[in-house]
Amino acid sequence: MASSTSTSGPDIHLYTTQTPNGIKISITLEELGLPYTVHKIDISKNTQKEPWFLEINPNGRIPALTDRFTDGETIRLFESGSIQQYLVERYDTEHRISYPRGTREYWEVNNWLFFLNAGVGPMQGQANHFNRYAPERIEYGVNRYVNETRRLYGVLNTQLEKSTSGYLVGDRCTIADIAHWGWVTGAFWSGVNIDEFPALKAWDERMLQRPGVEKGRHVPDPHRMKELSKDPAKMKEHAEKSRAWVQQGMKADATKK
Ligand SMILES: N[C@@H](CCC(=O)N[C@@H](CS)C(=O)NCC(=O)O)C(=O)O
Repeated sequence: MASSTSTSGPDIHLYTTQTPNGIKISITLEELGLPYTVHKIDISKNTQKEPWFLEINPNGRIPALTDRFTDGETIRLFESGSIQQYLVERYDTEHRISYPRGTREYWEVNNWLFFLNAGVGPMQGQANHFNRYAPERIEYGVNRYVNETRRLYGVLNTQLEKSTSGYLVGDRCTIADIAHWGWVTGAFWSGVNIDEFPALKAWDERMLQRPGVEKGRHVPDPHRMKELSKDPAKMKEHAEKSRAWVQQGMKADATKK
């Protein structure tokens, strides 16, 4: 994971933490075999809101990435979908996890990438919030977001049932599969039972067999979702810790202009 020391070519820096959105990027980088330097951002201490970080991502969220652009200057990227598209457009010249621009499969990957970034991610994120981080249990909120996540999982399951390769689009694993994986593998955390979706469950396990997924999921810290799902005491502890900083962050955001 060491970055290049030359003055031309890539110089990728990933600003991240151990979350579904963060590991999309480390998995993408590992699948492409690209060298990169990891900067761990402690979101529980609001490092993502510090002025230097806002210069990279004005939205104050991880993941963010910088690289040496083709003009030799630094390019700053944020929004996980945008970062994934940048990485494959610039570096996946052999189309290992993407398709050539303009092909039918290219656009189909785009469909699923937007489906994740505008659907599964936000809905499941809110399911996590109401299920794990809210100070009180509000059944309406829990049901609204868990049911919507379940509905989206049903759409994914149907797509995978039809797939002959076992991946969302065409004959290979793409950035669309990678974008979904961190979320789907944490279904239990959001209150969704993955056993209801056999094709999606098989895909989750298939993805986990990929060396790039195995390596990238542990960036910047070990990925413990599978272990967590089997240990109710650890789940409680993890929820309590996260609840504290989520609530603190919300208060700070509410008073900011
Ligand atoms: N749409 C954004 C979502 C990014 C996001 O919500 N990141 C979370 C971690 S998964 C974060 O940085 N949270 C810190 C905060 O809320 O201040 C993306 O896809 O990159």
